[in-house]
Amino acid sequence: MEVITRVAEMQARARQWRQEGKQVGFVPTMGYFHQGHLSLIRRAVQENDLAVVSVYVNPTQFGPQEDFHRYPRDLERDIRLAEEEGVHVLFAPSDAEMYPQGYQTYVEVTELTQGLCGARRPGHFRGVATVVAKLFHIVQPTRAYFGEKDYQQLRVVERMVRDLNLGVEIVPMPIVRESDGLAMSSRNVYLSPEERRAATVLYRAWKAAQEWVAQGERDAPRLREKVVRFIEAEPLARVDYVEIVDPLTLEPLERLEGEARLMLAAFVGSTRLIDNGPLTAT
Ligand code: PAJ
Repeated sequence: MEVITRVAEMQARARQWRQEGKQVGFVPTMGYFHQGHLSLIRRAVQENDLAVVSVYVNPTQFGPQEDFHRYPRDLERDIRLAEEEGVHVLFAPSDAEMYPQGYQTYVEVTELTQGLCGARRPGHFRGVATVVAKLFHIVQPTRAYFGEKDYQQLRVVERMVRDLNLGVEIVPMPIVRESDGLAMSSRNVYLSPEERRAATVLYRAWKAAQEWVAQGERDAPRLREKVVRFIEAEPLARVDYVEIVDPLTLEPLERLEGEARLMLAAFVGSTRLIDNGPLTAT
C-alpha cells in the first residue's frame, strides 16, 4: 500500500488509472477506523480493480464549538488496518494541501440540509459537500462508499453527485453496530463506561418504534412523541431531535405508509450521538 499526502500526486495517480481503464473504489473517512469503516473498505476492495481510502479530519465541517481539535486520530493504526484490507492507496492530505491560503469555494446542497443535523450544525453539510466534491475530483473514483449511519450525509452526497454531474456511483452501506446495538462511531471513545451503557438507548428507541408500528401506530407525530419519551426516560440522555421522515426527501411525515426513516440525535453526557433506521408500515 502506498500512502500519499500530496493532492498533485494523488491526482496524477488517478489520471494514470483512468487511462488504464481501471475501476477505482473510494472510501472517504476521517480515520480512527472501526468495523463500520472497515465494512466499507472491504466492499471497495472487493468490487473494484483498486481501492483508495482517504483519512482527513475536515475542519470545514466542524462548528466553532465542536470537537475538531479533540477528534480522535491514529494515522499509524489506520495505515496498518487499511494495508491489511488490501487497500492500494491511503490518501492523507494536510489542511494546507486541502485548503491553501486564499481558499474560498464551497458546495451547498440547499434543501436536504435544512433539517435534522443541518439545522443543529450550521455549515456542517456545506463542509461535507465541499470536501467530498474535492476528494472526488482528486481521486476520480468509479464508485464511492457511504454508510447509512450518516443517513442525511448519504442523501446530500447523492444529490450533489446528480446535481453537479460528478459521475460517481454512490454505494450505500448498512450500519455496523456493537453487539448491544450501539452504532459504531469514532466518537464512542468519548463515552464514560456509564454513558456507554446509556448510549444503547438510541438503538432501543428504534426497536421500540418498530414494535409500535407493527402494533398498528400510523400517526407520525404521536409515534415521534413516544420515541422522545422513551429516550428521555434514560437519565444520561437528552434528545437533540427525533424525526420520522421520507427516506428520500427527508421531509417529516404525518402518516406512516410504506417506508419511513426514524432519525435520531441525542446527547449522552456531553457527547452527541446519531442513529437511524427504517420503519415499515405494511
Ligand atoms: P467518518 O465519520 O469517518 O465516516 C466515514 C464513512 O464511514 C461514512 O460514510 C460513514 O457513514 C461511515 N460509517 C461510520 N460509522 C459507520 C457505521 N457504524 N456503520 C457503517 N458505516 C459507518 O462521514 C465522515 O467521516 C465525513 O463526513 C466524510 C464523509 C469523510 C467527509 O469528511
